[in-house]
Formats: sequence, C-alpha cells, structure tokens
Amino acid sequence: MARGKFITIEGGEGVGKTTQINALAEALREKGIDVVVTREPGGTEGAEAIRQLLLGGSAGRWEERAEALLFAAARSDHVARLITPALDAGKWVISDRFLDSSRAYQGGGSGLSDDDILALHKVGSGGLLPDRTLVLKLNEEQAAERAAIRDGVHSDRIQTRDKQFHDLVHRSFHRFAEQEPKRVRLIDASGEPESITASLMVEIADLIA
Ligand code: T5A
Repeated sequence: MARGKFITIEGGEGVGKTTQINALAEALREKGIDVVVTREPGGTEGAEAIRQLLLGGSAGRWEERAEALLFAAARSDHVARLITPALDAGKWVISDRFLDSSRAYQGGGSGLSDDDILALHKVGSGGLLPDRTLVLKLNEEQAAERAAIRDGVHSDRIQTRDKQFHDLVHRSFHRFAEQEPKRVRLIDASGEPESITASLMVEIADLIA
C-alpha cells in the first residue's frame, strides 16, 4: 500500500487554519482520499494533556527552552501514535500546525536557534517532515479581527504575546517559504473561504495521484 501524504497548515493566530483544514479535508474526501485531521499541540491523549500545560497559565509560565521541549515532547507522541501509523496505513494526514510552528514561535519569536529546534525534532520525531506545508498569510488587522470575532476577550498564553513577537513569527514563516519552496507554500488568506480552499488544492495538486 502506498504511504499517505502528510500536509501541514501553518500561519499566525486567527488566519483561518481550522476553517481551511476542514474544507480541505472535505475536498480530498470527495476525491476518495481517506483523510485524518489533527492538530498541534495535541492529537493524542498525552499531547492534548501537554497542550493544557502549554496554552494555559500565566504568560511567563515556561522558560523558553522548557517550552520548546514540551512542544517537542507533544509532537513526539503525536508522530509515533497517530501520524506515522495513519501514513503507513495509506491515509493522508492534515495537521493544524507542526514543526514549522516551533521553528517560528520558539525559534524566530523566542530566540532559540533553528538548529536546536531541528535537533529536538530529530530526537523526538525522527526528523519527520511534511510532504507539503501551506502557510496562510493575512495582515495583522484582519487576523486580529477574525480572532476577536471568534474568541471575544479570551486569548491563550501565546496569543497574548506582543506585536514584536508575532512579527518575528510571521517573518520566520516567510523565510521558510523562501528557503524551501518545494515544501513550503505561502497562500493569501484574505478572501472568501471557498477561494482560499481552491488555492490550497492547487498547491497540493501534484501530490494527488
Ligand atoms: N504553538 C504551536 C507554538 O508556539 N509552537 C508550536 O510548536 C505549536 C504547534 C496554538 C498556539 O500554540 C502555538 C501557536 C499558537 O499560539 P491554537 O489554539 O491551536 O493555538 O490556535 P491557532 O493555531 O493560533 O489558531 P486559531 O485557532 O487562533 O485560528 P485559526 O485556526 O487560524 O483560525 P479559524 O479557522 O479558527 O478562524 C478564525 C475566525 O475567522 C473566521 C472563522 O469563522 C473564525 O471565526 N474565518 C474567516 N472569516 C472571514 N473570511 C475567511 N476567509 C475566514 N476564515 C476563517
């Protein structure tokens, strides 16, 4: 049986990742593809427990390296228990965030080196990389508007970091697309949901046999 494809959706806060993942999964299922939708941090019982530790609590709850290790630990369980078995069974996996979020948030935003993040990923998850990474890009005002409509005043621990942090995150995602154009694609997320889904399908068309 052919191994499934691994797609990750990335980007800043509130850009519409969850909305697009659901639509993309539906579009692929209509083509007869068996799709598993998952998220990070999370996706397995242990990783969801780590998610609570990471996203709740006070802004300064974790020292930067401890935070990076927790994301890598959650990812390790997620890869071993959900992602790899599904891919081996021929299913496609679409994950709401993955390694590139650690590279952008704990690396670009919090200042760990890319080499250190990748080293953690090698130990924890065997260095698994997605077949394609789709980064949704949206200007800050629109993203904040969307997040506010959805969340009201409730934000998680990382979402509440300052503008400088989130600017560094955005720049990191753009850099990944420049450095790895085959794997990482930037998608304009400013239009109607249906047109964004169509753009995502264009970017993965070559993976569909
Ligand atoms: N993190 C994560 C790290 O620091 N390191 C890591 O390694 C990893 C994996 C996760 C946090 O953890 C950090 C990053 C994050 O800070 P999360 O709760 O999973 O947090 O949240 P996010 O991934 O940030 O995503 P959000 O849930 O905030 O937003 P989405 O999924 O991008 O957006 P979505 O789809 O919920 O849409 C937001 C609103 O906009 C509307 C939707 O209906 C919704 O109300 N919307 C649109 N409106 C108009 N036009 C469109 N095209 C729209 N699309 C969606």
